[in-house]
Order: sequence, then C-alpha cells, then structure tokens
Amino acid sequence: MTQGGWEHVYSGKVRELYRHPDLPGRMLVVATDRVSAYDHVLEPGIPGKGALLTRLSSWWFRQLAAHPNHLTDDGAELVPADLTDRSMLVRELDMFPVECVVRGYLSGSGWKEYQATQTVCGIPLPAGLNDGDRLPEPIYTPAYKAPQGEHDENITFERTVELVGPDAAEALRSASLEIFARASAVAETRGVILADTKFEFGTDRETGELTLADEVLTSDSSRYWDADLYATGERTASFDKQIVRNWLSANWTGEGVPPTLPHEIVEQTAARYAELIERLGA
Ligand code: Q0Z
Repeated sequence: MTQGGWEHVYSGKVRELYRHPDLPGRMLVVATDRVSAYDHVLEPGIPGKGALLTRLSSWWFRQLAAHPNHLTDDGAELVPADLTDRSMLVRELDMFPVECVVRGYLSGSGWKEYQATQTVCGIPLPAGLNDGDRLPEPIYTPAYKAPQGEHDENITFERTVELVGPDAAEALRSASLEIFARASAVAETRGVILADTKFEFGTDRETGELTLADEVLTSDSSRYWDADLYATGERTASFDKQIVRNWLSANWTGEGVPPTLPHEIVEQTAARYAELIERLGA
C-alpha cells in the first residue's frame, strides 16, 4: 500500500505498519487476515480475521478507558476507506522493549516450566497445580522483545529493572496487573475466562504518560476459554487459533513448508473469532 500517501514501514507476521508524511507522530496499524502458528504464516488466511481482531482491540481500549492508550482520531480523514475496519490510527510512542505478559491460569509454556521447576518465569508457585489450573493470583511474567526473527526471551522482574529502570519496571508491572484484573472481570461476566495475555506499552512523547499500545486482548495476544466448558473440565477449547495449531500438529512434521489449511479448518477458526466477539458484546 502506498495508497493515499501512506508509506509502509514494517511488516509483522500478521500486521503491517504505515506512516504518512502529513501526519507526523502518527502511525497506522493494519491487521491482515494472515494467521500464524508455530512461527509460520499459513495459507490461506482467515477471511475477516483482521477486521474481527481490530474490532476486539478497539472495544477493549474503550472498556479500559481509565488507562491512557495510543488510539487517536487525529488524521482519521486520511485513512483509506477500505482499511477503516481493520486499521487503527495511533500516536507514535517510545516503546518499551518488554512484552508485559500476565497469566491468571497455568497453561502453555507456563505449565511446561511449572512441571520442571514449580515456577513460572522464576516466580515460585504452590505444589500440586495441574495444566489449566487457576493461579492463586495473576502473575506478571515479562519477556524481552527480541529483534525480528529471534524468539522473545522470558525475563525476571530484576532484569526488567536493568532494561528500563526501576520506576518504569514497576509502572509496567502494576499497570499490567491492573488492566488484567479489569479485563478478566469484564470477560467473566460474559462467560469467558481470560487465561493470559500480553500487553505492550510506550511513553507518550508529549505527555510523558505510560500508554497502552499495540493490539490489546485479541485472540492473537491472549488465551480465552469458555467458562462453561472450563467448569466441565474441558480446558483446551480456546477462542484463538488453537484449531489451526491442532490441525497443523496432526498434519505436519514441522519440516519444510507447512501444508495448506483445509476449508473447514479456516471456517471453524473464523467462526471461533466471531463467537468471541459475540460473547463479549464487542
Ligand atoms: C508497534 C507492530 C507491525 C503492527 C511498533 N503506538 C506505537 N508507537 C510506536 N511503535 C509502535 C506503536 Cl503501536 C509499534 N509495533 C508492533 C508491528 C504491525 C504493530 F508490523 N511496532
């Protein structure tokens, strides 16, 4: 897209970043329909995914209005009409190189580490927990944002202090835990469990304020579970790309180019994203 003067600045796995010469200090975050799993972008995309996840993110920013965020309307008239439903116009922040992960439940890499050491990212946890169990309280488990192509690295709070200084480290932790508590409470009233999520923050160059950035609480950055199913003991039915991951792990050795997703997997995944939006009322 060099459409209407927008200049492409960066491609992520599933999103694109643009700038406009007439909008200094602004950026356009464009969500595509691409889906990634096990570090590969898969074919085909999930029709409507970019718009659904943008809607979810925008809705959460509104729910979380108590916390400053990067969204802006200033320059909205320059956003191409065909991108409005899958883009967010944002203020450019000075980003912290830390992914602020909060976990309310034991799952994924957290469950793996727990089995080995009874800790998650170095935080000691009670004995006897099982995969999918709720933690006594949500924990903050930051990761260092590795340069493109490298894997993010889980870090301790002490390492975060070394990276960003004690005041910012504390502010990132407390904002992350506060936002997670608020979001889990909202989700719970709608029969959805927020198991874990990842926030990113930056500093607003004009106000100096700690500002919530990037996408927030989407199915790409979070694990959501159905509360009714969870209560029955079913803990794998998440509202994210788990359907894609399950199909891929059963149909691919991990060597070479991943196989094309079958139509029914694409449709089921799209339906799952839509169901989350509907449940939350987003
Ligand atoms: C976000 C990303 C990609 C979309 C940089 N408000 C902001 N200020 C400064 N930087 C960012 C933001 Cl959101 C920023 N990312 C991640 C990559 C598409 C978002 F390719 N990178």
